[in-house]
Amino acid sequence: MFEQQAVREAPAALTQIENDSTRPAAANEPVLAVDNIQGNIIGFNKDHQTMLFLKITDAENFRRWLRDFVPFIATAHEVLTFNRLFKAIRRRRGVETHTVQATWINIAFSFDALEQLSKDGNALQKAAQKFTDYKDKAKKSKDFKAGSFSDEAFKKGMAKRAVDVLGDPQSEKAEGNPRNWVFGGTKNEADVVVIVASDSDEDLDDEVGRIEESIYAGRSIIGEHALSGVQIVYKQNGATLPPPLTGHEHFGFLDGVSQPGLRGRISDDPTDVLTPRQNPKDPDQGKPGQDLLWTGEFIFGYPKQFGAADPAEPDELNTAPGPIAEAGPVWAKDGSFLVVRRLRQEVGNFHKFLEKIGQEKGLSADLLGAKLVGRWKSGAPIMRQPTADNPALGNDDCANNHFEFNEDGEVIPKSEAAPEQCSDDVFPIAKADEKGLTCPFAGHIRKTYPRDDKGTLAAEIGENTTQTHRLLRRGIPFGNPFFPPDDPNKQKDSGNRGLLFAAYQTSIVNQFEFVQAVWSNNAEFKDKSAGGKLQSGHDFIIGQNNAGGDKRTRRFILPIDKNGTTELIEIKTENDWVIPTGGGYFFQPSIDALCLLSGRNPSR
Ligand code: N7H
Repeated sequence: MFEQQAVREAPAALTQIENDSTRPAAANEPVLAVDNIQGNIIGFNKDHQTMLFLKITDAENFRRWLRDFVPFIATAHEVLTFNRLFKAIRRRRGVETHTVQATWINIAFSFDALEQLSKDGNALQKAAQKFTDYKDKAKKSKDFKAGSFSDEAFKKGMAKRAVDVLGDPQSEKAEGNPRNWVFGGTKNEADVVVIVASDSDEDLDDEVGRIEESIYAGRSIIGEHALSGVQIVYKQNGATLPPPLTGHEHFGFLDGVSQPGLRGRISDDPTDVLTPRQNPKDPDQGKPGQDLLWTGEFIFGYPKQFGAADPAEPDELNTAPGPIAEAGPVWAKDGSFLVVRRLRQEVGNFHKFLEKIGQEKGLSADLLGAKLVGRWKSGAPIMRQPTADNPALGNDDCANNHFEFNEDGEVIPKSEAAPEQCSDDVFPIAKADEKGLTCPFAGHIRKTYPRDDKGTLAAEIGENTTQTHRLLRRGIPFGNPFFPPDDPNKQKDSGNRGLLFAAYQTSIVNQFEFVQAVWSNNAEFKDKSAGGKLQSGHDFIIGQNNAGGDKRTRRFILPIDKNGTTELIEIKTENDWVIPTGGGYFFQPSIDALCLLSGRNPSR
């Protein structure tokens, strides 16, 4: 009756089960203020989503509008409670039934918007005395002002960093230049983003309609005359793609497979951990291969990763908590930076490239695609499946992320005693690949998360520093699918589709920008050229070469088989098939911070 469909979830707590071995006592991990943290940081996981990008025209009217809006913002607690119920129902029925559905709203602000909302530091300092988290925390009124944010990227905004830092096209004629973006560019920067997400398309439309009306109706929810003080700059719809691409992005690859695991509990119960520990061989992982990270990498007010090795175990990931993540303003606790980037995808051109270069170099388009990404379309990692796709592996969350680049994998046998633990002994294990012969150094997943790679680019590249450059990705596709080369109708690529990339972190400079600029765009990462020969290359999915002019040649070192041995050859392209067409740097405050900034009493 109902189609069974794999659902990839962000960390989400299951119903507490007695003696559940995936929930060991973690008393040293912080209790996360889930009633204060906005829900999408933990992960909405909805199939339908709209982002409304707003411009503030009158800060005082906007503050009043926001004051009424705060109770409608979904907390992490609400999202987790829903996910528990959803999973309990699915477990009992064995299939998706759509019995419970939800529509969630979150909100985030640019630096300019927060400057306007925090202009009067004295008033905020006074009002803060009512809030447990802020009371007596700051001595000076300037600690309440947005000016105290320390992240340079956030303060400048994406449009100003696009060309110089992110490598977007310099030419003002180029579509990807921020002058031409549909929102968030030099002429249309957004102050606010409202994220609305739902299980149902109709419910989403209704909710977005209500918000649009509250913006334009000129009256408050109790019917009084009140202007919202904002205009809509852009409205972007996104949705999970229809079958057979459900869960995949437009090029055809399964997305949302690998996410960092989050340390932390959701109640005082020491076993009530946010991320279940499902690898019986490694208590510091969630799913096998998913290293648990200290929450301060993504949410302010919690310990970060240590960032350096423990001298006693120099080759291991240091699992000790590092310093508390702080953003600047007192009210930043339980908030997170949100990077949004509208990336248009030239699906037709990408597939033409795979066909042409594949034929030239003697490998199938599918294998070339897998080398560029590091995973097959099904999500199966080439580290575990080097020559052909294996959809069962791609679909198995206990196995599809269980590999490193520099160490042989270790199989996890099934445990009869603890069936809730993962096993992955039915799939081939990964073999160490120090030379990039299986997964190229420039493959998208090796560039953006090099796992245990060490590099010759800089002495400090290694697993401990790598874990300080992670992203909690929350993107969703936009536009209708296009299926080359198998499209029976041979429709033309309208080009109107892509990924609404979204990611949470506590440092835009060290996380999103670092990944894009220092890793993906950098042909010398992870290894420097040697003897005049390129060793790594650009990430051909998102990497950009902003060396100047309109010629944006990118190079990629590709391993190919020749008579039984693997040779490294260089391939090139000047085509962009992932084109930035919008975006922004935002801060997503806690519920209490929203109350303080909008003039409400504390929510807790
Ligand atoms: Fe990527 N793609 O389809 O090729 N990405 N990405 N990404 N990406 C990933 O593991 C893709 C983009 C990361 O932990 C997968 O979920 C496309 C940006 C990171 O092993 C696939 C676009 C940035 C990971 C894609 C795009 C990143 C990741 C494998 C743009 C950051 C996790 C599935 C249109 C600056 C790596 C998965 C890990 C995975 C694709 C954008 C980063 C298939 C098409 C802008 C950190």
